[in-house]
Amino acid sequence: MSGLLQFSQEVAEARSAGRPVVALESTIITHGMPWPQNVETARQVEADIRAAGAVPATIAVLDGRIRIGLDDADLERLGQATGVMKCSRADLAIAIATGRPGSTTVAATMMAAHAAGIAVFATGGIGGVHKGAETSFDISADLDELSRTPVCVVCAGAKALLDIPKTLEVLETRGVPVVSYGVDEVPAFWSRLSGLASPYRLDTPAELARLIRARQLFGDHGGVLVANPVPAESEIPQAEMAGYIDTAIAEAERRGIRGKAVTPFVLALIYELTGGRSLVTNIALVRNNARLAAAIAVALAA
Ligand code: PSU
Ligand code: MN
Repeated sequence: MSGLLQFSQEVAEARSAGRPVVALESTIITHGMPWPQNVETARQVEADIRAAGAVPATIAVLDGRIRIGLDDADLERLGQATGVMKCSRADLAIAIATGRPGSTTVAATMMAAHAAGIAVFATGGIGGVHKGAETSFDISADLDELSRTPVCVVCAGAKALLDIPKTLEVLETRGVPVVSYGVDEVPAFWSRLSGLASPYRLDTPAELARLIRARQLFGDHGGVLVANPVPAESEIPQAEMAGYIDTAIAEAERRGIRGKAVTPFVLALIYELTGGRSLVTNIALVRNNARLAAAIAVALAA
């Protein structure tokens, strides 16, 4: 896979100097947020990582190659394009073979980050077990990837549009350590708390770096999931979100939305139902995760 990678100059220099690097996904840009906030957020998150002493590497597929680190023109191109492929593990080779532009989900970003030698990755929320998965079988490939690829993913928990208890069960079965940062409950993306006890809690980037090093001793497989609660001033409480989520999922079902289209559809409808507040929260939590991921990468490089 390494022959398919094309590094930006900034990331290539950071790698050869052994400086801390944080990977970033691009599906949040193409399918998670509307333009122009998607591109503004992508730039802001990169700036947050630099301010915290690390180098950002936003990952996407462009012109048949996996790009590790995008410049401003690339971000703008992805953020405004329509018809960009949402690439999870199954789609990555299709985008490369056909030359179609592709954004990378958590799963595909983990694959690319690992191939690029990047150990820490910041995102918003991971995919997981969807509500009704017992009939739809809709379980994100992100969970399988966390069980096989040694990258630390910093997220704000699983989106409450997923079945969070089932998502935690699958993560446990697949042997993925789930650690909440500074809280005893698993965070629920827009909300700080889910009401579900977290398997583990750690309180400092140094402790998380020790966990990642210990996990690496098991060999070349398996990630770590860090769930970082959205800052209190930006959260939408769980009781309030529940109504919007139920409405959005019911509408997705009514329209027969399936598969890869479900998450983008539900996120876009929740944006409308909350009058744009869900996006403000989403931006705050991604920035918060980027800062923590940078602190972990700095601690790992020390
Ligand atoms: N969470 C968000 N916005 C997003 C995603 C998650 O708030 O855009 C994306 C991530 O890239 C994640 C993907 O990996 O959705 C999961 O999609 P699926 O459920 O189809 O596997
Ligand atoms: Mn799915």
